[in-house]
Amino acid sequence: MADSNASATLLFSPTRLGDIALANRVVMAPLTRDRAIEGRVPTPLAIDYYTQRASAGLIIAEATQINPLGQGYLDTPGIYSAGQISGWKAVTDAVHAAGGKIVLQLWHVGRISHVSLLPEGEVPVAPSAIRANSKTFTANGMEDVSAPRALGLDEIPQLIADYRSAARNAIDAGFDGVEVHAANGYLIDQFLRDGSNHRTDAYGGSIEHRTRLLTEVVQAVADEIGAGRTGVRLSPVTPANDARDSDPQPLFERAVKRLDDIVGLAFIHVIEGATGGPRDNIAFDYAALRAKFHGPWIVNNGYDKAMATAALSTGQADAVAFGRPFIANPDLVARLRHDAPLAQFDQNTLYGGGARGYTDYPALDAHTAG
Ligand code: 8OZ
Repeated sequence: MADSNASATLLFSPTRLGDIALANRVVMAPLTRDRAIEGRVPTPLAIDYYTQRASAGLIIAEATQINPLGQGYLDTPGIYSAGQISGWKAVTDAVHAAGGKIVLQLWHVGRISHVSLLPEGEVPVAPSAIRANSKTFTANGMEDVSAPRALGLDEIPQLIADYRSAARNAIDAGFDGVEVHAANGYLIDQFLRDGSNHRTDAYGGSIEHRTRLLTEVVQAVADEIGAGRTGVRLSPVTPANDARDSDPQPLFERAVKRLDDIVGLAFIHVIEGATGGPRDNIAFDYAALRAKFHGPWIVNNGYDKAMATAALSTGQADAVAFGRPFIANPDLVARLRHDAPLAQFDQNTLYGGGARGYTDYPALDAHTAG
């Protein structure tokens, strides 16, 4: 079957993101699925789940906590213990054997957590002791997040060291690189924004100060595993998890400029608009953002084939990330290539549970898909 139009072939053409060579420009966005087993080890089902999706040019594996305080939802996996590293190694080996590429998203939720998910006696940490107007998923279902405490200035070096060792662990687990999660109202995003960061030290106040944690984390990760294996995800105007800033355009332009100064980063990955929602919730000049960065640029949020092709052919992006479409379409690349219909996922099996709604979405018949 022929491609629907010639320019769409760009979507299926190879590219490089730093040190990572991609067979095509369809990226699987990170998707939280809450199926980790004892010890916050990825479920063995994740081996099949990710391998079924290995025809993506790049898989960005689900948000994975860098340390125990970085967890904010039930049954999300970590990358800070030997058991977690070996659990992930089985996933990356299988994806590589299937010809895929896979990076791990490094996550610290900050104030988007609940005491029941944290070590005994701990409360969530945040830039400032301001509770988010948000809920999280615990053993008791959806609950309000717990009140956080402000991280001490003396705790920040250890936090950065934890990102660094998580990145090392990801490489030891066979990942091709990492994506630092600086989006969606989690810890690094909480430091970026004046709605959640009221600090008066070197990590709060001016834009220069609020972008410091992001820059120091990404620099430490790049020093550890190489800039060409280090990507970053941002969401300049998302309202997710009570993320708020009085003036996001200059904030995120400065953040991206500072990331550009860390020469040779693998990519920046931008969620345009509200995560998983409207793309036009708040006006934002994404072209001005991209102009601050000289490396590869991934766009995300609500893209279809036509939008993706347009973004690539006008040079607005080097690759396009698809999240929700990958849940029920393991062979999304083939379906896009052949303009095949997309299956819809079942909301009831999104978070938690086993194989149902996880590894049992079929690929199209090989004969039909070609
Ligand atoms: C959905 C449910 C829980 C977490 C994100 C890691 O928004 C997430 C997430 C999404 O980035």
